[in-house]
Amino acid sequence: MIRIVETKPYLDQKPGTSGLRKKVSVFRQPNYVENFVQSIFDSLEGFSGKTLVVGGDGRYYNREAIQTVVRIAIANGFGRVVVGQGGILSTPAVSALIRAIGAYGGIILSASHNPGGPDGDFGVKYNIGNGGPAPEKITDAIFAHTKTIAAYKTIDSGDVDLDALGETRIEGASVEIVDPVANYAALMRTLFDFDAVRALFASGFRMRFDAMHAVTGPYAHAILEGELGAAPGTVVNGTPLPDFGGHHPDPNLTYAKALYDEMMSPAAPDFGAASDGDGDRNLIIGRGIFITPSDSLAMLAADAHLAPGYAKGLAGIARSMPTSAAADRVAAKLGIGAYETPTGWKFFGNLLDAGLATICGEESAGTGSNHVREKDGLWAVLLWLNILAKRRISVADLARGHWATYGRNYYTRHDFDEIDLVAANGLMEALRGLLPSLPGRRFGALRVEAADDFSYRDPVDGSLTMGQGMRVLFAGGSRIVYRLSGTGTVGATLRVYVERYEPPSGDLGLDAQVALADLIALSRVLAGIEERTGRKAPSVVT
Ligand code: VG1
Ligand code: CO
Repeated sequence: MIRIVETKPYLDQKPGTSGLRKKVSVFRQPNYVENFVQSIFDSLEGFSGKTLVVGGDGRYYNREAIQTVVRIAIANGFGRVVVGQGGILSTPAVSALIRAIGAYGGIILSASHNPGGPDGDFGVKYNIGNGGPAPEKITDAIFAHTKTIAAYKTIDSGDVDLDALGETRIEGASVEIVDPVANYAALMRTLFDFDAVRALFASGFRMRFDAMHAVTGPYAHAILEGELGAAPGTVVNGTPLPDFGGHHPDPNLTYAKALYDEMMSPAAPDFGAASDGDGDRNLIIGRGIFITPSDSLAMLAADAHLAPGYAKGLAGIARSMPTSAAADRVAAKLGIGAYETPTGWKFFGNLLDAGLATICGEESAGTGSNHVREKDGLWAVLLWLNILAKRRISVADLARGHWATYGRNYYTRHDFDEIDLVAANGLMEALRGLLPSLPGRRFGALRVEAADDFSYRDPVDGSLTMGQGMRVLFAGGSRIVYRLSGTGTVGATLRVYVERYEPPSGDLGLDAQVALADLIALSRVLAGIEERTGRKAPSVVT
């Protein structure tokens, strides 16, 4: 029995960089989840009788929201809803599952790297039939529907038992609870040389994987320890918890500091990695050396052919605009395409579908390939392991070798979290006004070559996306980029990205903060960060 329930719109349901993210207290308002989910379905067509994949990162409110999504999906006419056991599915696993079973789309309950728990964040994202995040055309339509919604459809049925594997029938539809890991692990086996990685671990290679009490725990336990023979205890914080153990599931040098400290200690294992709330990010740290995500993208692309899934080579490499140009140098050497997109994985979907790019990455610790349409944390870890298993060198030697060939793009990102929204918008407006006067100006040894607000014309569908970040480009390849985050839930987060290129003949062994000191200082002055926000220093440096 389908029931139509009257509702009133909420005016703040605008999806950001990756879905709708708000405080749990916001999502718990009456009909808040219902309105958004109904608005998703109201923006789609032709899904009657088709399959929807549903899962989340296990955070607080995950189970409740999944029950709501299942009811509304059935009431709207989906014929089959496939849910990860316990409500668990990592973002890349959802993407893989949508593709494997030919689902119409999927809904992921996650606020990714944002903290969880009753006072933390929650989120909802919609993925389309190619397994990737809904493009802006759809997220814009969803937002438009949320502003006028008057009713949603649901069914009167008890809760689905999310923990019991198998199929039940509800109102003529099938609800199937599946193992969240099986399909994903099978896909990984087709891409990587598991025998070579098993041999690497058997030779005494040691690893630490920090799942940050988030969704990758079950995946890492099953694949790294279960299948590849990594020593028991390799995976730490491997049980997903609703509040991530009170931590911030963001794999960076601030929130994954325990891993970093261990990797810098004399007893460090050979290889360290971590992933985020929903399993799509990866942090890579070798013994004694942190690999920036931008460098990781470039290094993986350069050696990807060592993994069976990429043995035939890459079609192209895509990176988000703020990501360093290290990957472009690899693309140039390989003679393949290099693409620069706005921030957010949704912009890679067309390039991957069209076969223009094989590997994509973001400076925010996201890397992935055409095996799914999301960034994929464990995939990046497995590609690193596959490469190390074939080359049998340390992470530090691999990095030094890479820089000796391509030069080094020194890189850092400084985040100013939870600043005043009005101050943040004022700062960006002032910068926009300043841009035209910058080309030709000198700041010490730095000369501005160009300055703009980044916009992107999608080469596949021709769509134009504007206002994607203020770029100040200096002669020689250095740059400063300013963006406001589209995933934060309190005030505004200002991200400042700083990069400088050092050729192979130059000094390749500096600390990034030292190598970039003059650009960092200039980034503060140019934008007037302290005067406008009151912040003397960033909250997070990566
Ligand atoms: C951030 C990152 C961006 C990433 C996005 C989603 O967005 O900068 O690169 O795609 O998070 O990642 P923003 O708008 O806050 O800068 V995830 O792992 O949180 O879904
Ligand atoms: Co994420």
